[in-house]
Amino acid sequence: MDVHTVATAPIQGQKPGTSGLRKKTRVFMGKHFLENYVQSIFDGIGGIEGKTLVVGGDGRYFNDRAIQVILRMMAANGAARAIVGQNGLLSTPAASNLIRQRGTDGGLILSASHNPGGPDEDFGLKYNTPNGGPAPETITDKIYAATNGLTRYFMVESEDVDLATVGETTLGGLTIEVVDPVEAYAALMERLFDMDAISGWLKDHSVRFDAMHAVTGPYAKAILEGRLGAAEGSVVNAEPKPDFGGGHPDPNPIWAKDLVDHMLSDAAPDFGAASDGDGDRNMILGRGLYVSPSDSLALLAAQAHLAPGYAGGLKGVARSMPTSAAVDRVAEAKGIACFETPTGWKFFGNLLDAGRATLCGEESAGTGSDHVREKDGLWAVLLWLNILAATGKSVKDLMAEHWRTYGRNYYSRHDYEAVETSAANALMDGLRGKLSSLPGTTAAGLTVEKADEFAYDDPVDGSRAQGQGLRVWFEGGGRAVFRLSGTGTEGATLRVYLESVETDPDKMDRDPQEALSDVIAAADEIARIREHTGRDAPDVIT
Ligand code: G16
Repeated sequence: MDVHTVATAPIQGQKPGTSGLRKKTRVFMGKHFLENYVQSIFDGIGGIEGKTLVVGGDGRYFNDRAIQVILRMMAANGAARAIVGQNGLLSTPAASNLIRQRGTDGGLILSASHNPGGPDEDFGLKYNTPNGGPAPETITDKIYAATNGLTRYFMVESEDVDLATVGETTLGGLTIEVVDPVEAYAALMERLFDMDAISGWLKDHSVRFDAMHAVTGPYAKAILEGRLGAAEGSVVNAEPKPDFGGGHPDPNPIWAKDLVDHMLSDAAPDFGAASDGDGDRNMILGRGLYVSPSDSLALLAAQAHLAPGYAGGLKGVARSMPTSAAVDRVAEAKGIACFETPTGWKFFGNLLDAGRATLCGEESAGTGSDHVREKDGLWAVLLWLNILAATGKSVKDLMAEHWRTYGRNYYSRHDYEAVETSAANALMDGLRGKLSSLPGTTAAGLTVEKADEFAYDDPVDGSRAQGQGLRVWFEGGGRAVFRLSGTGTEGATLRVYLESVETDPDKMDRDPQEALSDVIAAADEIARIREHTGRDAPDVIT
């Protein structure tokens, strides 16, 4: 098989963000764009000769074409084996599991996660390391450097590889192993959870899982309906579609409104959940109650020991900085360590590998554990179900009890999307410039206690990540955090994370927006959000 050396030149803007490279699909489909980036990954990790990689994606538009290109480039670069999900599908946590279980040299995951899909929407690609997790910055920096010096890539000519049939084929010296995407992942879930207890609970309780026409559909069907016996039809929007049925596969109250409406209606099932495009995010609801991701993490940390996989207790917990401090108090009560990391699941990798954290979570609807090195939507759902089955309590009762025990962190995130990049930078620069003068001043009736820019020193490898978000604390326990998203594909997205702490047992049932109104007003006054963005209100409130 002839290997062609194709001449190319660096393409600007191939810098990986919070989780890999995400761009408009048409940008990825542009001349040499995908090929340049794939070759840069291979060069950045020191070549792939003789190596094995897992390859799969969330099935969005261009997933199928991109995988064929990747396989031809793997063959041309001398890789030994590609383990590919059938029809090119693998959820992100399932890919992480395969990388770990099969001891591969890492994997390539094709996804723009919760961003919409289609020719005019978003596409993404990331490299995960042999521990199964997203590449840390030391590696993405090398990949980025490779994109800037690239002059050629390697390619073989071939017919498309059949990815519909499970089994092995070859492409030159490359063995391509097509695997059932669900099997190994489902087996892992069976080891972690008390499947019989959940099955028993499902005999007289109802669930609704919204797969949002994304990759978790087949996983949820096989595990919830197939293995656990949930009533047929409990998994809705179960068929993965290249454009996610025209929706936005982001499991939050805005984009999964249909599920929220169901859960707030008189006919609500006992438990509701959704996951995102690539299956790593989750949203949890009880009858009449939305559980914020920060609260979900805290509840899971408090109760995880009820599931067999965590019966021995937790070594520690970790949360991203903007995530609420609800889990911190659980860790304190249990006498275990609690780590605060920058946004991005890749920052949990070292803590998990070193055995210093068992459970991790983020406000952006991500929860996971040391079973893989990605966040895992369906895993969170199964852990919740295991806890419901073990306690016999409802989601609402569990949360009420949790807040009475630990207090409640009212929490909300306000997103201002597609803001002009210069306006967003001006807002952040202006705020950064006055951080040191804020303590002692008041805004909207709140007194600023302290303010800083978050930097993280990794306790395992000593690396330092700077510029990870601007933080302002108020007297009384309130906090506002400001950062620009690293996953958007259009302009800048300003994220404002708002939090306040309530310990009065009679004030646990307030509407979060109302409970946070003073912190919201103070955040706007301090950062001059309206003035900089020209917006009266956020685009998305979660
Ligand atoms: C990715 C990262 C998460 C991060 C989220 C939001 O999630 O893996 O760790 O919290 O992006 O990042 P940002 O605020 O920079 O947009 P996903 O689900 O998109 O892969």
